[in-house]
Amino acid sequence: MWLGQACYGANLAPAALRAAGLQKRLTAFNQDIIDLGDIPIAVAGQCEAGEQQVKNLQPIIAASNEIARCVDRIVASDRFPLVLGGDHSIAIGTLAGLIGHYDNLGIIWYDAHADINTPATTPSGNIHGMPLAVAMGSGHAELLSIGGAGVRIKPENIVYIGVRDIDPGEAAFIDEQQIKLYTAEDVGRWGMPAIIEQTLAHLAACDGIHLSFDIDGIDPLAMPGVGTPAAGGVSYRDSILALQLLEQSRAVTSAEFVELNPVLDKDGQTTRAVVDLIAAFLGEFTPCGLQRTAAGRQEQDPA
Ligand code: DIR
Ligand code: MN
Ligand code: MN
Ligand code: MN
Repeated sequence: MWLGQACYGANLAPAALRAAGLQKRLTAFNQDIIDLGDIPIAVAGQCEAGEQQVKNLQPIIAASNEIARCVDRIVASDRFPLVLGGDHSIAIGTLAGLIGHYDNLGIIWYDAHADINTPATTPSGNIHGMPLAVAMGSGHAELLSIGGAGVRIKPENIVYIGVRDIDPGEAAFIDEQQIKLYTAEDVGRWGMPAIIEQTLAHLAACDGIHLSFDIDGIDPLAMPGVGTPAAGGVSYRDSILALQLLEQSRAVTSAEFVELNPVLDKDGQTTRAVVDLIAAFLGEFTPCGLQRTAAGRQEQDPA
């Protein structure tokens, strides 16, 4: 869906990723992939009366409940949920579906933006700027009740990577809650391996880690197909590396990739890069991935 922000097109990302051969790319290294298809989304785009500070509230609530149900079922069946957005408001549903399965869930929020606004602090009314606040129990009452019990992620269980465009109200909230934060500048200064190592050390007490990967965390020169580009982002190469290191850590238990907008893309560049990112995250480039591919080929073709 695209209803969490202003630009039509993020709703087309799953179809664009399928058309770019995502599933074939993943099954090439023997990943056991099941495509559960799209979540039904209401056709809407207009603010309803009284919704100016939380645009498209009702259709996003409906979609979030569907996402939560689906993610809950995937985790209950011992599978790894990989959710493809869509704008970042889908994280409200993803986290609502995850939360019942963990006592102490951690989150890595890879993004140019902090996404921790509330109806009181939002400059835009766009719900994609609010999911992390909702996950911590702050925000519109109807968003807080998605999935039933409510998501309550502890501030010490959140780590930002790549942030550089933070609204004043968000900065105050992040300071007050003392949320761990690595900017894109920090990544350049200290190097991605150190950032990932420190991130995982910070989340060591968690019994699961959700990776919420907003592709606008990467520099818009590499990823032009996004609705809210922010200059000075993390490089494509460092982002692939981050995902490889997370894959090799075996610490991440669920993930979503959001904010790809094929309508704003340049010749499919961003869509292809997102396929690369997801493949890296699921082990395409790691030594064991290569061995699995080699073994599979030998079995099929002994000659
Ligand atoms: C801005 C932009 N902080 C807002 N947010 C996001 O509207 O709340 N852009 N998430 O991608
Ligand atoms: Mn985001
Ligand atoms: Mn963003
Ligand atoms: Mn901004």
